[in-house]
Amino acid sequence: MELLWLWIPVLGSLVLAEVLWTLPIDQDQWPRPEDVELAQGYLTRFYNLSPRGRASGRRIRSTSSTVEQKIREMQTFFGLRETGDLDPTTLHVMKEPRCGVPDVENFSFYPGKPKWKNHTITYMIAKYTPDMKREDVEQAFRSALKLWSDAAPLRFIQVKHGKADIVFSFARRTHGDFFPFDGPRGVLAHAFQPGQGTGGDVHFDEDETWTAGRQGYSLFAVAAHELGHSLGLTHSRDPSAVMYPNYRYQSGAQYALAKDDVLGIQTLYGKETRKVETQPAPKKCDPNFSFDAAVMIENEIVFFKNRYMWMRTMQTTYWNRLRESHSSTYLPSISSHVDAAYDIPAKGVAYIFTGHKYWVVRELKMKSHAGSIYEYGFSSQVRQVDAAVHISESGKTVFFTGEVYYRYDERRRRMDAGFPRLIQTDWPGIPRRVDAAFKLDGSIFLFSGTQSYQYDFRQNRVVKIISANSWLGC
Ligand code: 0D3
Ligand code: CA
Ligand code: ZN
Ligand code: ZN
Repeated sequence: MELLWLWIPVLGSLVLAEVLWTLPIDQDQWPRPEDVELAQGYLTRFYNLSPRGRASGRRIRSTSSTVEQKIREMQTFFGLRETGDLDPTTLHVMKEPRCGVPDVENFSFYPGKPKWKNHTITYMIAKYTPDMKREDVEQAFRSALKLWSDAAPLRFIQVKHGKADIVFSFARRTHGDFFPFDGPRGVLAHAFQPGQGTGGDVHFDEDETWTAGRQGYSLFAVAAHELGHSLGLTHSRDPSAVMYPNYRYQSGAQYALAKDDVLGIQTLYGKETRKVETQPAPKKCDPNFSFDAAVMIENEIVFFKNRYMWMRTMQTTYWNRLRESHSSTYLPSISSHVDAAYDIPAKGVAYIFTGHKYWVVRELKMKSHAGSIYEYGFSSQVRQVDAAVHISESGKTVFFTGEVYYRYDERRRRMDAGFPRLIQTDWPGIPRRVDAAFKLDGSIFLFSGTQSYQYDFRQNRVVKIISANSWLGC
């Protein structure tokens, strides 16, 4: 201990080149001063080696081991023998022209090129870090996800419960996988390639200081890199790439995917095509017209077909005013057709289903959040819901899917026992399948094909049948 302190002033005066000189290698030939300079520049540029000026006397020993560490990192990356020495082979690689040349593919994939089959990917934050405010953590992840979804046709949806494709968490040391973290510095985080279970998950080393600003490691920058792994990219040799193996974050404003990252992600998922509404409006008065979904939101009945919606406003006792628009105008997060929708007037909330996702909408045109339909307790065989209707009198929501229906208890937040049951058994007068449903006063209006059935749920019978599109004034 004492001895070490005595050495500090002496070591402190050493310059980096001298540290490199003292590395245990054949000292007569290697390295030549110009090679030392080259190596120094190389490690500074590509391996974040701090310039000599920053290494205070007290840290000079660690500077020496840092240089060795950086050489090791570089050797690992290039598949060289990991010696930590500036040996001839290592120097040779350092002298090779490095990328910077466009059109050179530097990105790479996992063996077998695993990727997500569905381009709508869910994520969940399972554990937060105490280093940052929760909303800053969420913002860091949103910004990192946006880098990738801007480059390829990918959409990310945050879910708050249940299962998610990508689960973010913070942990230290041993944390339940085969890759324990290493304390401060060194490894910052890791992520699993796309797949089931832990596939896609991202773990951050809680022993690092995470930040939304300057000090410590930028959660945004590290998340951006890890998400590359979660989406199927491995490390890139391009030093400007986000997928380059080492952290070298400067400032948030200029942090973006490099061309190499974009080429990599587009090789996996294709080019981003900005979805412009090209689909023509459905011919609503066609005799074969049917609905995808229907719901009452506040004082409007909203009907969905393909990517279109019609809103019928109720004023006093008669229906007037019919508005037509693209669903995306009012529901920006919804870009496909709507399968089913229901509202709970007492909560002022509507739930909109598309595929295995649902959205919670608080007023049309307001920010919504999403979840997985399996949170409701549907069997995994259910791929989408055909129709949904909430019966406020009983606090139950009825879901129609295929030839069966489920009954969900909104208060207990679970499916009632004994479901699913056949639609035909319990809904006399209603066809085997239902496309859409909404409730108005004492009736449930059920849509099947071209017909609209007014069903009195107290008497359990159909009281009126009209054509579905007569709701649209046809
Ligand atoms: C890592 O921990 C990567 C994470 C990473 C890499 C580049 C940009 C952001 C996050 C594991 S997948 N790399 C180590 C690292 O950069 C080698 N450590 C900190 C350092 O300053 N060298
Ligand atoms: Ca670490
Ligand atoms: Zn882990
Ligand atoms: Zn990495």
